Amino acid sequence: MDYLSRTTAILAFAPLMTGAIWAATSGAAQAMNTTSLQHEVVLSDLDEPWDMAFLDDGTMFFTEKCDGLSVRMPSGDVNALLGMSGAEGYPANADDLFCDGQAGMMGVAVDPDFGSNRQIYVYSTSNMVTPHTNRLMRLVVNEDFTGVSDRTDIVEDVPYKMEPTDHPFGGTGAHNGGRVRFGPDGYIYLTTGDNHNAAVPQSPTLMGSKVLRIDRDGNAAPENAPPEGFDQRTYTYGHRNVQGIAFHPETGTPITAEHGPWHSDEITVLVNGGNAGWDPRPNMAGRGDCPSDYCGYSPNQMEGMNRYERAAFMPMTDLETYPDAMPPIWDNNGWSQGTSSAAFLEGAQWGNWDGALVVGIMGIGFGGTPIGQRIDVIELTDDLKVEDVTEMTLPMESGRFRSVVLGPDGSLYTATDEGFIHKLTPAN
Ligand SMILES: [Ca+2]
Repeated sequence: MDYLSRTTAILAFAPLMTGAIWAATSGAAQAMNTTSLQHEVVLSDLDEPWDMAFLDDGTMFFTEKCDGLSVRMPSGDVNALLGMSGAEGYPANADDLFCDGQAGMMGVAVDPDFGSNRQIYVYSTSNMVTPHTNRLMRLVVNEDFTGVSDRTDIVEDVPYKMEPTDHPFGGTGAHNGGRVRFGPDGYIYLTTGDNHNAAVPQSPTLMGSKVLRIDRDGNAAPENAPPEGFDQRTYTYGHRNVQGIAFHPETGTPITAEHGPWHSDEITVLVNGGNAGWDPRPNMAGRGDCPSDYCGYSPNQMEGMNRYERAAFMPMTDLETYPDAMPPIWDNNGWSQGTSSAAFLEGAQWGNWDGALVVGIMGIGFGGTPIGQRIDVIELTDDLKVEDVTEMTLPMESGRFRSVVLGPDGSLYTATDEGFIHKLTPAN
């Protein structure tokens, strides 16, 4: 366990920076594993690549937050497919798609039946209606992978933050979630965020702060079991901002990774219909009023509380108010460092890590010095408790690990906000 080493942290106070997430860690005494990884830059000079999705032959669809959707063919050629408003170099543009702050084109998933239906699914921010929304689009890829057609928006109503709020990170476009994955049950799981709107997480009808489970047309999975009165598309609710979801290779259990506020990134084993316990409304859990009626950053670190005191004041999982909420299996030792993405390593090439969960952490930056950027390998017990956490020893420069995806070749692919898609392969 490296819990103790990681908590020998350097706690520094620095001016607030837009987009930064407060936390600190030493990073010096991490437990290191001995698995040697080969490294290849798959793509570089991208504009904030957000997610990737593979076909079995290695064809890789990928999104760039402010540009759009492209595909890298097994030959290495890259074809632009669908641009956002104003993006150049695409065969077609969707003029309603735009980026702002954390919002833009985010998750992408390939249909398990792509071979017959050629369908993919892309989650993006859209100004088609006002207030604007985040949408999940179904697209059909043409035969030679040079364009898409037949756009159908199967989810149109994930809320988007239109107005700034009175917070350190108060800009528009915040907290959209954004990961799209097919589960082993054949349904689409879409993760969303709270928009800095305190009414969203526990709302039965607003589709932020949820994990939606839906079919290819956007209809609720019939097995979904949210509380009475909830939108039936709800698989889980009460999240803050989920950007990672992965399915246990043996049990199929969905597990999420989400960002904490001034503390406590969370990994959570989902339960159908479960409440993740985030409720940043004023006057909850003994709190008073909060700026812009959102207590998600109250109190902030400048008020002198340590992360445990902040966690008690504004819990990521409020088990006092919601005793049946899903407790996290890991909280990043109480730090908030931008836990963004999750995937399971699978295959004998990964040795002891076969079956381990990997989590991409984007880190934080003060004065240009990144802290906490890493990929953690989280080994789980059979009953899905955390057995060990190891920082992956990287054969390349670190970065803001926005996405981690296991490729069909058994290598781990990771996209960073710095514009890279890397490939990591065990060198056993
Ligand atoms: Ca929670």
